Amino acid sequence: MKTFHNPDHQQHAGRQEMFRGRMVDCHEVPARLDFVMNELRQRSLGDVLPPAISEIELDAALASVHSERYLSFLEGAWAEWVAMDPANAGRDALPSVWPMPNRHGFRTNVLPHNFAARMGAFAFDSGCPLTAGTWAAARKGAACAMAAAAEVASGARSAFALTRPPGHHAGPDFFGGYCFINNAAVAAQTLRDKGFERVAVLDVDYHHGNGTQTIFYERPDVLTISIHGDPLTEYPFYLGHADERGAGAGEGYNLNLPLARGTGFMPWIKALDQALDAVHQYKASALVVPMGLDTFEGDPISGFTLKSGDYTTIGRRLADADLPTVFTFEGGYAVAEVGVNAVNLLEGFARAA
Ligand code: OKP
Ligand code: ZN
Repeated sequence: MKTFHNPDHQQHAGRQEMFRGRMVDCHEVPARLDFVMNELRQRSLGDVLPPAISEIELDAALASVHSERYLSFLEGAWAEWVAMDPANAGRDALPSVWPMPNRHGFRTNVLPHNFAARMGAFAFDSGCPLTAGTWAAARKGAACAMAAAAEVASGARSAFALTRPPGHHAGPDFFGGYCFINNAAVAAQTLRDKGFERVAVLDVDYHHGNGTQTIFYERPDVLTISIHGDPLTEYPFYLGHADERGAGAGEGYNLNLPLARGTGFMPWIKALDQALDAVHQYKASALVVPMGLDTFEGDPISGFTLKSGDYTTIGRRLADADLPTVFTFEGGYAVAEVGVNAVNLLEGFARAA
């Protein structure tokens, strides 16, 4: 299996995020990717390459999953943050005010000039710092997702987009949960554009893939499935319930499988089998797996209890779907173990007959 890695990922390195009234160190750190890279190389899973995607192709793909208004906001965000106050150059950008979706109140058609306030129109949490290199890193990450999709479209059985920041919380016009550009959505859309008629996205990260769900919610050509901690108690809280089934032409093409905090491997793999049944019934022609490793028992911010060996089983089970498959790297914050867990899953997939 080829891996397309993001050579610019370390340009995004948030310092601190808001948590329970104080600033705490970010969990989503550059070392996460390095651990995966080292493990891939040690176990020689396949070539590890930078993506070769033109800026024109990349812009077209970004515009197919995110709004123009959001993309131009992201592109100019750091310069605007620093323009507010030169001292901001030494601080990460976080939003200060959020519009509430209520009937007669907050407007988002006219945006405020104050940048920190305007950020709130595009963000859904206070835990996702935007830094000087966020745009460059996130853009190159989307190129990795495109390269992985192109690899699969030209006949490979699978490919891995190894990038950070992660993507599955980023929606058509919002960021949050450490995510800015939705890499899995970029991969799914690229597969659609390259002729795969029905693409399934099966999100195995601990957190609900709210961005991906929102992007494809009204579309029947991309089935979105997510197995995750129940939003009644787990982030991102405001989306991910079982009764969200898609809307309009997309009705019936979203499946959420929330599980209680504390869930172990047996019930988790049962949910995976249910997800794979749905992929099969949908007659998907390709699969995208937003691969979060934060279901691990040692994860510092999550609540499932999977063990390192379980990821090999998950990889094998995913291989049973017998579909061209793109993996994108999402969460997993037990930094020293994230490489082993990620490569266990990929190797389980790659070595399955
Ligand atoms: C991103 B991904 C912990 C609060 C939760 C957001 C978690 C984002 C997870 N201090 N912060 O899905 O792994
Ligand atoms: Zn997660």
